Amino acid sequence: MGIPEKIKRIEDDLHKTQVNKKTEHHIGLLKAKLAKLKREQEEQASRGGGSSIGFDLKKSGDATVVLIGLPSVGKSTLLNKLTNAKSKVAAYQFTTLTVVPGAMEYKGARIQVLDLPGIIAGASSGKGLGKRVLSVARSADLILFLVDVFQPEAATVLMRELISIGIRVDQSPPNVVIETTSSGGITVSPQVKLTKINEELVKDILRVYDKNSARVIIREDISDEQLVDVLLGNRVYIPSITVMNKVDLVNAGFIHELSSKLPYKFIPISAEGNVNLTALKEEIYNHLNLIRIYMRPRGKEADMEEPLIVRSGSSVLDICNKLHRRMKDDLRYAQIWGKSVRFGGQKVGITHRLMDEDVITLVT
Ligand SMILES: Nc1nc2c(ncn2[C@@H]2O[C@H](COP(=O)(O)OP(=O)(O)O)[C@@H](O)[C@H]2O)c(=O)[nH]1
Ligand SMILES: [Mg+2]
Repeated sequence: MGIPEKIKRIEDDLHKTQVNKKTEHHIGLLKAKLAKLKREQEEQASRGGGSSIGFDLKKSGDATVVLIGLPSVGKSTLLNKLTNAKSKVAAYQFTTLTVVPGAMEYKGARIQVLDLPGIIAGASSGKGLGKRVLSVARSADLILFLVDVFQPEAATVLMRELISIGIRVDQSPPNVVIETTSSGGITVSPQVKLTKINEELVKDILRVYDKNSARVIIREDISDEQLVDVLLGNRVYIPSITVMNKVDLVNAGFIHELSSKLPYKFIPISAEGNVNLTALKEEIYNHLNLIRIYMRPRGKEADMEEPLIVRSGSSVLDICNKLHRRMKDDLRYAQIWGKSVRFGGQKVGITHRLMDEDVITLVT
């Protein structure tokens, strides 16, 4: 039996199994098997040479944001307003045929914004420009879902498309460690009370992935799907914001009603009418968790014009790496002025974590 037939069998089985306490274990195992088969199918397809030419965009700037939206919601219009890009805008579908990059400058940061072409429902299974285009989103630091004020339910559809290509939106990686051992079977050590999965299911799912001897440390109340995510290991975890465009076409009451009935939060804008675009830039910037670090050459004034932009949580080492390759070997110590230290000019080592607007001198 080939992979497609096996997938079909499991899917049929899933369809006809009623969901209840008694079938939980069975369903969990079927889903784990299905995910494994789908990965195998994917691997076969990529060996067949489905190249991704044209969509292997180089990342540039301090962070990358990807616009995801159905045709004609205003992605190109928004890209042109946020960045220096010149993306063709039209009142018909599929005007954007290649991924169009633009650069947005905000608070000293240079943020790359990508307009993805013609994503439609079913893109992940190959409809429209499909999977290749969608997969550009895997390398994003932030996903911006753009929806039309008259089609707000599209957000859920698009989210599903991303999930099915292994993108986990607004989730953090499950706090689970799986250590393969040479013998001794599977031991499960939950550090919290598990309510969505039990130890037997954990063991059986591991066996599906040929892990017959392992130590599993579970530090949060995960689901069976999250365990499979850990086993597959190719998931990416990306934050998102949802933006509602064309609000110039409706009144305030309409927006208010939407916000009370939709299951997600959104930022209302009009790309064409320039409504709320500064607030949107601020939201994008905040969601990227960037911090500004000012360089101060030894014995001189700090350069307060052009900060280095790095991700929140970055260390002195990350700054060194951003400057040049050999910097970290030449570094003796760093001196910091700002929120991350107790007093100005404090000496710190390479692992010291920086905070927004710190001033740093690297002593080599
Ligand atoms: N009323 C209104 N129309 C908009 C707005 N933004 C874009 N449009 C129009 O929507 C259509 C599709 O826009 P486009 O940017 O090409 O959408 P894309 O297919 O998502 O890239 C064009 O006719 C735009 O002029 C907006 O804020 N309000
Ligand atoms: Mg477009």
